[in-house]
Amino acid sequence: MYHFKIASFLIVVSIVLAACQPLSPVTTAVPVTTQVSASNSAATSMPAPKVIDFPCSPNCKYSDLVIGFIQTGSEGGWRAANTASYKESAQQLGVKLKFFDSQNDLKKQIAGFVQFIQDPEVNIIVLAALETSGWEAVLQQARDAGKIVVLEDRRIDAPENLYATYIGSDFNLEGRKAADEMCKLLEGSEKKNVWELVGNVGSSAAIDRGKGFREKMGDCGINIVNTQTADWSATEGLQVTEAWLKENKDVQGIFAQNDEMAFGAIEALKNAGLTPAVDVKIISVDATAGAFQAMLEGTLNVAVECNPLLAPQVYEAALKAANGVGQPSWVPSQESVFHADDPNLLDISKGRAY
Ligand code: GYE
Repeated sequence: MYHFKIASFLIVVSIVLAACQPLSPVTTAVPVTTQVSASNSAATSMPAPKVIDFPCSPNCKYSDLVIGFIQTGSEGGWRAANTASYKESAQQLGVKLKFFDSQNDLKKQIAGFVQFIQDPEVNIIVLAALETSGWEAVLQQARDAGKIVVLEDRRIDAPENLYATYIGSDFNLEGRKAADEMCKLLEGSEKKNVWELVGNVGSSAAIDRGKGFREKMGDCGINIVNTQTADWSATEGLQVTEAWLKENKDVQGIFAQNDEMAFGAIEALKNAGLTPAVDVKIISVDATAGAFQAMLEGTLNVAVECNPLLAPQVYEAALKAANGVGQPSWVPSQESVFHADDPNLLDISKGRAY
């Protein structure tokens, strides 16, 4: 009898004490990431946890996630596949998705980010950054507001503890692969003058692909004679290449940092009476359906793959972060290289999702 009284007393006390405490959600450890250079593709060591309050943690489900996705804009086949990946996977997983189209305007993109910080419903912000710099202040605000940030597609120059993880390609490796392939295509060629069509200035994809290509081009004495942004667009790829062709036609290869710019270069070469992929070798990055078509038509030599279907990995990383599960600071995508002279190219192209 005596013991029963003590026990019931203690229970009452603990209930009273509990009642006195402020209702705090389960604190969630969100991994603080460690430094990763663009060319180091290995996943890094587990970082020390950082606290962001997440009510449902550690048992959050996809249906608890309200994701504010800040997309760059709609600049081509790769981007369309990337956006579709988010909308389709959100539906399949039961994630609530709020989509912001930055229309390739950095000011609009930062304003959209702040909008999601202020949106009480949004608990996770996913960012495809137009440019690498200018993000530290708003990421700090997001953290102070208890929002988890996940980077997708493009890396940024900001302290790693301001975002949970980065899901995206090794753009430097893509550039190195492109240089290796250009060396093979220009083997035996007396001259190796190459023109480079660059993506939007300031983006990690453009910066790192250019760096990677330059790291390897010396292996066979490639000389970049012209380099200019064509903003990921076929129209600008056409205009820039046409302008160069007016100056001279002493070019043996074109490195287009994405498929669309390569399509523009192909048109320009044809208009100048040159045979694309024969008189001038052409390599692009992305390997979307359009690139496969060009390779099958014989106007593009090589496409270095860059996978746009990132949403499932990003949603998984967001859920892990919400539940305080540690994860690597960078999860690089596994990607291939495709060749126009591959006898199985048609079959390969039939099995592609983008
Ligand atoms: O290569 C290009 C798109 O960030 C990887 O952006 C992406 C790049 C892609 O516009 O087509």
